[in-house]
Amino acid sequence: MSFSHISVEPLTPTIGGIIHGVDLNAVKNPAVYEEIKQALWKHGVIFFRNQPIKPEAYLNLGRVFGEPEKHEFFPHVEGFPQIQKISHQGYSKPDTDRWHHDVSFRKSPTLVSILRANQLPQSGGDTMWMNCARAFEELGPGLQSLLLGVEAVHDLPWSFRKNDNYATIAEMNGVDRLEYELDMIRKSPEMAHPAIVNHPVTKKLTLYVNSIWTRKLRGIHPDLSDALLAMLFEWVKKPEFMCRFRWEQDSIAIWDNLATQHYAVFDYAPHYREMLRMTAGNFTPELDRATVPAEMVPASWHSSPSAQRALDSIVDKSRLAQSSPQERAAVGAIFEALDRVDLDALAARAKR
Ligand SMILES: O=C(O)CCC(=O)C(=O)O
Ligand SMILES: [Fe+2]
Repeated sequence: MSFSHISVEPLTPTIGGIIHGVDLNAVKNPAVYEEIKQALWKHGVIFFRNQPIKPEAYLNLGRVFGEPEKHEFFPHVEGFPQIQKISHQGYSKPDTDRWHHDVSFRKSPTLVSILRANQLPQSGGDTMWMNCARAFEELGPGLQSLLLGVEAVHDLPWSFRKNDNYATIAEMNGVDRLEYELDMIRKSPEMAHPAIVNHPVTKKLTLYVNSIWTRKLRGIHPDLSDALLAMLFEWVKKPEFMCRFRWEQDSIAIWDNLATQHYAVFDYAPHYREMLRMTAGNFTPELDRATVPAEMVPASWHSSPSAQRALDSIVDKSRLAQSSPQERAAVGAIFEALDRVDLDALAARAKR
């Protein structure tokens, strides 16, 4: 891919690109934003240095990806409800020092997150990202096929309870702890997404489970779900999938919140660190079976319930009861042939 308005320096071959040649306070040509977008889909996370960006220009950058949104629980900058302030001081953990996708507990999670360094400790406080499509690619056909056949449950109230987050977040927002917990339970019921989803832009098959929000895999024994998730949460930590960014004052990072997971390194206690955050654009996590290579297709797809329903609707059973042995044999042969056809994939293709 070549760019005419920006230049991109890859941070690693797998993930991360540093963008040069843009002043984000003074972008006039929409083609610049378009190239920034393309660089993001290609590299998963992109970085800018020395961008003392004003709130209006920051919002414009967010709007490239959709309308910047208000977050469930982060406080925001005075006068700009879309710009969230994430600050941390002291020894208590900030809870972002685990690998995660942001807000995977939503029906339609955010596609793009943006962070700007506002106040940094003298050293430390780096952020790391990893490439989830690569993590899926490297699993091999056995595990790929298993994961393609299951759904993952993402659960905010479960995660907050498990990690004892309610008290701190309620205090941060100045609300009663119990009311806050009840409100969260009401607003965020558990959410199932396919464990592997297609990226909405690149269509790549992408691992979509993470260690903060994913509670279990559906359709397999709970013990096996725990073990598999533990294995996957280890797998995403492979250094080959990762990059690490050392922040400077006014650095900006933009990441693709499906293609990557991130981890905020907490090594700067008790010093202060403050970031300005914005999120924009949504996607609905979906898996298009037609994009799955034959060697990864889970066995369960060959006789899925919807394939069964399709068969039932085309067979006239009362007529079959009166048919001759030859006719029955012919229908049997057709059924046998149909067993080998992936009807869901055919139906999906017919819809396009
Ligand atoms: O503080 C950071 O570097 C990242 C925190 C985080 O997880 C986020 O902003 O979504
Ligand atoms: Fe995050």
